Amino acid sequence: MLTSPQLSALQAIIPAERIHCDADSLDRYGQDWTRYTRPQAAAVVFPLSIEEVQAVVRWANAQGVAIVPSGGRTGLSGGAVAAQGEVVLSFERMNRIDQFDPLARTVRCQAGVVTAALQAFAQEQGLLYPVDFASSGSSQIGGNIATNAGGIRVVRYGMTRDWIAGLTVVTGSGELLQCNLGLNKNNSGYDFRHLFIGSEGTLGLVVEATVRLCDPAPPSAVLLLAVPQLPDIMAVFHAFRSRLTLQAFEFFSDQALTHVLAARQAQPPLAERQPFYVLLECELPPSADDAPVLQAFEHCLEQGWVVDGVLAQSQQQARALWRLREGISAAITPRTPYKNDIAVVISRLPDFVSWLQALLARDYPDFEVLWYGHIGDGNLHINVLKPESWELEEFRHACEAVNKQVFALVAEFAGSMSAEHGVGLLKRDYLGVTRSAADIALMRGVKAVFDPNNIMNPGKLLRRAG
Ligand code: 2HG
Ligand code: ZN
Repeated sequence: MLTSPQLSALQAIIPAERIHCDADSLDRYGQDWTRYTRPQAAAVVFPLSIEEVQAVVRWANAQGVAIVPSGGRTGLSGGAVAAQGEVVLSFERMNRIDQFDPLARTVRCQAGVVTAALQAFAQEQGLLYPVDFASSGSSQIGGNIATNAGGIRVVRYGMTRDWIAGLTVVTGSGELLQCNLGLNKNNSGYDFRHLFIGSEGTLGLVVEATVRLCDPAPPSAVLLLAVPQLPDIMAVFHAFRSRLTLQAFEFFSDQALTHVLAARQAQPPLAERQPFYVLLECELPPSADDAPVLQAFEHCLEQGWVVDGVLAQSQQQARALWRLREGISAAITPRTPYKNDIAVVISRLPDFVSWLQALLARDYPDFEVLWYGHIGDGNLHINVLKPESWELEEFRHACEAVNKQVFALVAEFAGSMSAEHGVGLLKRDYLGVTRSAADIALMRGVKAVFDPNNIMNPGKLLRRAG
């Protein structure tokens, strides 16, 4: 709770109607899509301008109040959870797209612009903002930047980081920084832009971004392939990538398919069920001739890597196939899954997966484990479903016990403990799997420079000191 002098000082900078303290707002804005932490925010503020954001940050420093930045709240690691009486700073009302430069092919957006709105804007200009994921309809560009969001087209276009030409940020101490000014070339010392991208709101607040756009994607083919053995997925990847440009290369297990079909009351897409499926999208040559696609497909069938498959014959069918992959996360949400999001270098993936499969079968014999993810990026999402009779805390502890083994394997394979979901609150204690003690000490040092009073999303990414 804020004290009455704290609230009065806040109301002197933000009008009272844009400071919400009612139970519903505190609950709604105090959490993200993670369902493991009880929200406990002190207030939610909705600034309209950079000046107001700066004023709130100065107020927070003076009052010793922590801030949790809040975008579309679609995160899966608890990075936007306010569980310690923090003030939530929502960017929801800073959602203007305001400067399009057709020559530079950049557009300036306030932090609260929803990803799908940016994608639609780009399309209106005959261009593309290519970072895409299932939560594009809710996630905001500021949050995407803070978490360096990835998604389904990373194999072709990279992550959010690759599309940010400039950033305006308010640091934890209230300074306004202009990072990189939208330039293509700028070798003038440390590039703070890249420190803020992926910093999960622990250094300051992204208030505005200059985003790059590109040419629209060429016509493409979408295929769903049934693959009996998970390691063969890598052979399929190679077969297609050596012949065509991949736009996406995703996979999911048959169990994951069962859940998405049940949630959507849909029919299986192929006559035969197999343990794994690859959903891939590849660019067609200018003639839109799909012969090279069929050639790659046939090669995979001949080799026995793939036993069945379908090539979408229409946009509508392509979208329906995509929904099978993109709908998994929402379909299993009611089962409060325990999530891991890990990555290894793709060439090491088959060995890593064999080990991991054996380990999970041994240590989670009673739990349903679902596999899916962006396998073309070496990125696996592993979801363990909570049996209905288990209490949430008991289930979480059981999963965390197994995590020791899982992360030991990730470390052995020099992988990442968080590929694209960030560290937040839920994965904070595993940071040392991927980052050395020296790395973490330097990260703390960087945080102290930009946020000396530790008011920016404290306890996320890095454990609180002491
Ligand atoms: C996806 O790829 C999202 O569908 C969510 O990153 C992953 O639910 C998950 O574990
Ligand atoms: Zn994902």
